[in-house]
Amino acid sequence: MTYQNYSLKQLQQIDASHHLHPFTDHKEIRGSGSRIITRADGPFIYDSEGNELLDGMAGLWCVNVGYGREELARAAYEQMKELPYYNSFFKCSTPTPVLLTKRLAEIAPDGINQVFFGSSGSEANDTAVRLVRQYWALEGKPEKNRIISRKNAYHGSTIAGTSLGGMESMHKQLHGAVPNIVHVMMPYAYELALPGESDHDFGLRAAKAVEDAILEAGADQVAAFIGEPIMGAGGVKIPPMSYWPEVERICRKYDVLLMVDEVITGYGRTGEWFASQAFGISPDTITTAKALTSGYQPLSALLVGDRVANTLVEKGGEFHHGYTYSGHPVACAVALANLDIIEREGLVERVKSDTGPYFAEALRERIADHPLVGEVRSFGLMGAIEIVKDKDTKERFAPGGSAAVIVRDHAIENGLMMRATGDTMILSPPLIWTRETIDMACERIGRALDQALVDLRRA
Ligand code: PXG
Repeated sequence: MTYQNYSLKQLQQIDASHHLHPFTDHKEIRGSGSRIITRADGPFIYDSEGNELLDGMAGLWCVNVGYGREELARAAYEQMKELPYYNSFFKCSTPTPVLLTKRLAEIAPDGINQVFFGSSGSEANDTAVRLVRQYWALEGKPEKNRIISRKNAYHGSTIAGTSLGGMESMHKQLHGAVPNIVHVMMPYAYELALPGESDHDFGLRAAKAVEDAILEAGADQVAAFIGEPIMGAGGVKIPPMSYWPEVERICRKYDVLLMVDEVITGYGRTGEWFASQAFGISPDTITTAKALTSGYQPLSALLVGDRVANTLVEKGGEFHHGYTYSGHPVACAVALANLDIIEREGLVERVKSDTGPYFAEALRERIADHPLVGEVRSFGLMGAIEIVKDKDTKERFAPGGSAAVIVRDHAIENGLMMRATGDTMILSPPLIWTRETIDMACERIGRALDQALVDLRRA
């Protein structure tokens, strides 16, 4: 590869001169330089200095089958040779997206049989917003166009994605959101449950916030509710099991569509193909991306339930929406090969019955008692560790988020790539992790916590 003619310093200098990174303080990165990842294999990533890091985030919540899969490279290569690109517009199709729609309909929750492709989760959510609003317009209720979302949600970075999302820092820079989107409380018991309130009751109260928002707007004005089954970027916030069935009941009661964003939770992460199955709900739309190709190609699939799809087909006429790369043949070939791997290696079942429970137990037994840890939680192979100054009062270190960054930096020094979001450490490893990999990660987290404790006590 040509980059090998460049030294690390040169690459960093070029990066600093020309590259505007996502979610980055550009001035700061120009001073510090970026970490350059050059290769990866199985559960490990390697940087340009040769450091080996266990990848606790599966890239960015996506590399579910791990790195170095020949089979996926081959699928892309063969498809590129045969047909690198053709569009899905103007009554055309190519074979791989066609086969992928069938495959997705087979693994999706019951009642979902149609698929709209894009290249990213953000694009898929844009599609979803346009589609549900169009649905109600076609049903003769164009005024039923409000969407209820949640504070601290992440639904992407396009204007619609940011508007759906509930991150204050992003809204501040939006300078004009998509109208008619409101945000209600998130189901985050660790900070929001009342003293003595059971998890079950808290889940019902958080769901009630959705009902209150519907009643406040008037049900005849509300198109849909959207939520991540487990909030990912917002800090792996796992709702009580009472939450989702109650949200679904409320949506059905007021004839509000249920949109679920499974960009992170889809394709096995929770121990089911989709978290909707884990929580026992039947959404009208499911947004998916990331692990659909394990990140080997950019691809998203909006899974569309029969109710919305039937109206679109029967009453819709032309839906004026689509992307050049909707149904990209190479990306879809890689997705098919990726689903083959997940299925053949039994990764979904393994998360459910082996590594998921083992991960939960390991966090509980080896991490939860640490003086810096307020709570550990996990679901399948998604986990969170709350960093606190005081376990009993849940007081955080000041300024907010600073302690988690110290833990994160020590984790990286100890050979584990993990994320800090606010005061929460998060993990979302490849589904190929074994009990041994989980042990290795917990040992590194433990060391990072000990070292951070020394730093924080010294400060
Ligand atoms: N929905 C959810 C639930 C996501 O997590 C998107 C939509 C948007 O997908 P695209 O492919 O447009 O990025 C995401 C993406 C983080 C982080 O900091 C998370 C995401 C993206 C970037 C950073 O955890 N999730």
